[in-house]
Amino acid sequence: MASTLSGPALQASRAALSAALADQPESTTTAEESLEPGEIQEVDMQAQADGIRTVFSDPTNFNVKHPLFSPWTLWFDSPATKGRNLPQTPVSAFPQTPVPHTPGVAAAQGWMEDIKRVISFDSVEEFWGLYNNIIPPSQLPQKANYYLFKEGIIPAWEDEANKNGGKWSIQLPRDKNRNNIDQMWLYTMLAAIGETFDPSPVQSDGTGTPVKSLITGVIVSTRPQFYRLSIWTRLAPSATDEDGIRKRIEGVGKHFKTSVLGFAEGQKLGGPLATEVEFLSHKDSEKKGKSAKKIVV
Ligand code: MGP
Repeated sequence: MASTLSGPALQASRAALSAALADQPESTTTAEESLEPGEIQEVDMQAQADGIRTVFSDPTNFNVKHPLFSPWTLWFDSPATKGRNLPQTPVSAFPQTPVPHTPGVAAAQGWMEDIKRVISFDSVEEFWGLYNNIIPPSQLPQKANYYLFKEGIIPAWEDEANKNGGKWSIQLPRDKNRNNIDQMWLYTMLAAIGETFDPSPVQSDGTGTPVKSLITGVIVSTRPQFYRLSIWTRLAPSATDEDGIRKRIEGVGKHFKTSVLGFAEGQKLGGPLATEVEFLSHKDSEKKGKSAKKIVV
């Protein structure tokens, strides 16, 4: 199947696929173990291949999916979801599902009231199925948000996974970016599900324990005069940076600015209604910017 993706999207989609394939448990074949030294195992490759239909060989009847590193959940809010029990969702093909009980839900109850859970998915194929059925950000009403978060993490500062973290964000004037925002959001989602922002899960900490990715979720927000893209992280650098987390956080911001959004490193982006790519801890966001320490890449 020919790919219509280009540049970072193709790179991120491939990363999602190769990450998924690398994550497959190794075969525990016992036949091999029972072989005598020097004996060669005969494998019926044809019989094995006959049962496997991937999306590449059979786009409609495939029976093998490519799992992502983590399952993800899409959430949504807009003026139409506020104060309604049965809101209009942007995904008519997917029925509304209830919010699961996760740590932090109770504390964030007021904030989460209007944010509706749309669907969870855990494979590359399901991601594209969802993507092809949802309204793109450029067509959403003003004051709407898509939140794509790892399953089990709610899009709220109060969640255990977010409470010590922060966010990279960029604000882009609506008029100049109406034609770019859908692609920017797609590339941002692909980088998230492909784990290219912080490739720690594919590394280990030297003791064989996988390191948790810093990323908890990504958001696109539509506002009357601008769009905003945000990447939420589990941790934020402390003033003394004794744990060395600042470098990892900066790596996420640089990847977002250059590889995902396509800007040059060092390119100045700020201006009327536009910001640089900047990081703020959630604790500073809660203080509404008072004495906030922003990092800019
Ligand atoms: P926002 O939507 O992140 O900012 O937060 P924006 O887009 O500048 O503002 P908007 O009014 O145009 O939407 C707006 C406000 O929502 C914050 O000042 C908080 O009061 C509240 N809020 C935002 N977040 C992300 C949270 C959260 O995670 N938890 C809680 N309790 N409140 C939040």
